[in-house]
Amino acid sequence: MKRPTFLIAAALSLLWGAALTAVLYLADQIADLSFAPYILFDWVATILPGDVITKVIDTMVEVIERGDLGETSSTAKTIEHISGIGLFLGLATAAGIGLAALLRRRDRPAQGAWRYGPGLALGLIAAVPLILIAHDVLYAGDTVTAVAPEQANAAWLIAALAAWGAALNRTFARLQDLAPAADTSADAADADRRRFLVQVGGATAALTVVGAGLGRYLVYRDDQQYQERIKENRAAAEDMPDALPNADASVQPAPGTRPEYTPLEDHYRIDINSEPPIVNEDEWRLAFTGLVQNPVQMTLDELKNGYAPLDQYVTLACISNRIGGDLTSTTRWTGASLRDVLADVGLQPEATHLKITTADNRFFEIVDLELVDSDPRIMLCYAWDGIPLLHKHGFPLRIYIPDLYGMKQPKWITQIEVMDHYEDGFWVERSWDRVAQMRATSVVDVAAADRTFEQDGVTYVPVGGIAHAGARGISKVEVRVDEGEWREAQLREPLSDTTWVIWRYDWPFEAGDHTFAVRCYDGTGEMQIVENNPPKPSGATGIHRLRRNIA
Ligand SMILES: Nc1nc2c(c(=O)[nH]1)N[C@H]1C(S)=C(S)[C@@H](COP(=O)(O)O)O[C@H]1N2
Ligand SMILES: [Mo]
Repeated sequence: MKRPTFLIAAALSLLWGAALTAVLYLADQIADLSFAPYILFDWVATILPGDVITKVIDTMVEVIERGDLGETSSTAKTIEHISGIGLFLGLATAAGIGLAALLRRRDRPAQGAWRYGPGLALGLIAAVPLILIAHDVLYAGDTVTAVAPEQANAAWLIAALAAWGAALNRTFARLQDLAPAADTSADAADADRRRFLVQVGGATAALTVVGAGLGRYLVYRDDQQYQERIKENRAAAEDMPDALPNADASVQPAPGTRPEYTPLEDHYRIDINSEPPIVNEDEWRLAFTGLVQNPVQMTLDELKNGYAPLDQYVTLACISNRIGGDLTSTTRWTGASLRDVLADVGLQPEATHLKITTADNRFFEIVDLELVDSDPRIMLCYAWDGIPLLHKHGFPLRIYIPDLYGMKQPKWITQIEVMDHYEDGFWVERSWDRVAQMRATSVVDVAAADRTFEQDGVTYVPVGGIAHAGARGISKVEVRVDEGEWREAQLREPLSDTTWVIWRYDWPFEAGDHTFAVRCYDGTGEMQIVENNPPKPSGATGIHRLRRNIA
């Protein structure tokens, strides 16, 4: 193809690709039909080798942190969404350019079936991998989530892609009709072509704007309704504590330290899919299978009412969190002790491990039964912050295992299979740590130069932050300013044995540029690892430092 011809074909392909994307997006919002760009992205992410994914995630987190692009986990989701749409648009444009080249090679005006046939065929062929990918990403396991029935989804993908291909084909055919013939003046032909291109541009732009705009509006409306429901749930919650358990703690956080109890809407979020599965509570059952005495299926109410609710303040952290990163949060978890539930289900003597599978189909983890036996705090959790789990945080059920990183703790649980052997879980298969015990880490949140205070003629700068060592507790935190001595900080009584500890160090004011470093010791007295290690494979280690100009 000549240059201008190629550019026009590429532009038209991109326009029709955008229109297709917008229509698919709207259909997802109206009828829970799969949005091809996201499932394509999710699928690519799982077939890529673990190393590549880790590199990509690492780079993304670094860009977000360096560029100060906001809260890491939600920005990362946005980047995922944009990447998925970019990938899909790229493929659609490439396919369109291919179609244009094919039609031009015939070197004769497209007549009859050639006016739509090849494009229609292209659309039908392209629908096949998308249907298979949708099957893999959305329909492979027990489907208790809000997605359209699989056949309906497949029919929709076929129809939408066929229409897209045929429309593209017609556009190219019409453009050929308008190519200057020997007997017309080139100027008149040019004007016709231009008019046609404007028409196509207008039509595709209209589809794109209406589809994307209406789709966005529906997302917004759903979100408003969801927020309303959260408010109602919160108003109806019976067991809201009047005060946090450490309300009487004598050490106050340095002003500017992160909130000790993370507001629910700020809790970090990590999952393998572009969108969380929306589980339908009425269809959902927790199935116990494998080496059990009673292969029962429990409802959420049976779990809530059949067992004394356990309430635990928990700091969760992602193993991908960097030193000083924001992929860690604290809230109140409520659930049923897994040990008690398993006692009712009854285990066969050979049982050694549990395999927990989930509504996002591909995620699963293995839990050692010895661990469950030894720790009654391990629970099947159905509420956070006093209300049912939010969809993105695992509604209706997730597990809590003290001391382990989030990667070991499935959300959206659907089945617990009792086995007589160990297997690698989702992230362990991808070369992350088998045990994933949380590392001891500490962070300087603030050196509050604007909140100095005087005592006995000395001006102090409150310095503060958090320290956390899973369920092992924190026995000591030390702070070092510039090249000075390590000095012991004050520890605030934590919300529980498994949450982070807020520390505070009042530093005698000295003007200038200063670096504040922190290190902690866990409950057994062991100091955190001070060497720098990246998150992969076992969680980041190293000393966190904060540089501040104190004036
Ligand atoms: N089913 C499922 N469970 C999952 C995940 C997931 O992708 N799917 N991600 C895990 C990871 S890596 C972390 S850090 C925690 C995060 O929980 P949160 O998003 O509620 O903070 O969930 C864990 N449980
Ligand atoms: Mo994670």
